[in-house]
Amino acid sequence: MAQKIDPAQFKNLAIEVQDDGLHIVTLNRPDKRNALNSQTIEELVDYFSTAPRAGVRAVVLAAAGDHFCAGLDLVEHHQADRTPAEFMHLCMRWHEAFNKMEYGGVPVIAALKGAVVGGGLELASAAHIRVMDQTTYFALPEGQRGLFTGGGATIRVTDLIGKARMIDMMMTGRVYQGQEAANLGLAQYIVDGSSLDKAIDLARRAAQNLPLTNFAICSAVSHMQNMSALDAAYAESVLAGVVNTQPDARARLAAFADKTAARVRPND
Ligand code: 1HE
Repeated sequence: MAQKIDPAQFKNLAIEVQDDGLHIVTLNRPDKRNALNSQTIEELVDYFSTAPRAGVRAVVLAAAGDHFCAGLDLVEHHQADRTPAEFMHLCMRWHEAFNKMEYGGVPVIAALKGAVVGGGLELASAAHIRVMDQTTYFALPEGQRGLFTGGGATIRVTDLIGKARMIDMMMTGRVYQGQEAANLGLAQYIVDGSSLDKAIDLARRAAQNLPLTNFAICSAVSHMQNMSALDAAYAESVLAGVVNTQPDARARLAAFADKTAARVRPND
């Protein structure tokens, strides 16, 4: 049964639904540099839990204002004076949201700018594609704030840039930006102009794939990384059995066979 996403139900996320199934989901607390308070995390859980069953073909994760996201809402955290158990449970909600993004099967493309720091980098690293512009910079200031990462950086940021660089970022407050950041793998694309325009372009391209194919790409690769090579090869075979025989793929295969489909060529 298809679910519906009602943009009016979200306060801290602005959701623009486009005709082709593309959703632009904008972090919308620019006055607070899109810091992630508990309400925003709940909205991310709601949105990304529903999107796979609501016919969403691709999501662009964007941000209002000059900065993508300043991470954990430090003021809320200070005022709430949480117990260890309370903060543990909060972190589990962050993981719930980010796991739904990474494993949900809907392409998520993050349009980065300005600060992508702390929990903001944890959020960005759960997207399938990151596009950065020339203003974008990455940092993990938790160490300087007397904190530790709690939204998956030890897993996802380490996956992107490796253990040694992740530890350096946390220990020394090192900031990565520009081409160096892209070369390290913090973003797959770096643009001179608008990261949002590029992210929309990529999302439109992804949305042309069959949904079942995107489901496999945007869930299986991550799941298989958690498996032994033997189990991953088994799971890949089973998944390919389902995806590669889907009826909707027949027209695409027929177009290749009758030479009407575009061929793969090098870039101009
Ligand atoms: C915030 C937050 C926040 C801004 N929580 N309110 N994250 C950090 O350590 C990053 C902290 N933020 C910053 O370093 C800077 O704010 C920025 C580089 C992101 C932006 O600088 P700037 O000069 O544009 O803004 P500002 O003047 O510092 O802040 C503007 C407002 O946003 C101000 O609120 P106002 O009511 O006084 O106007 C700030 O308080 C507010 N603001 N960042 C709350 N983070 C699951 S564990 C995850 C662990 C972490 O993520 S640690 C957090 C790391």
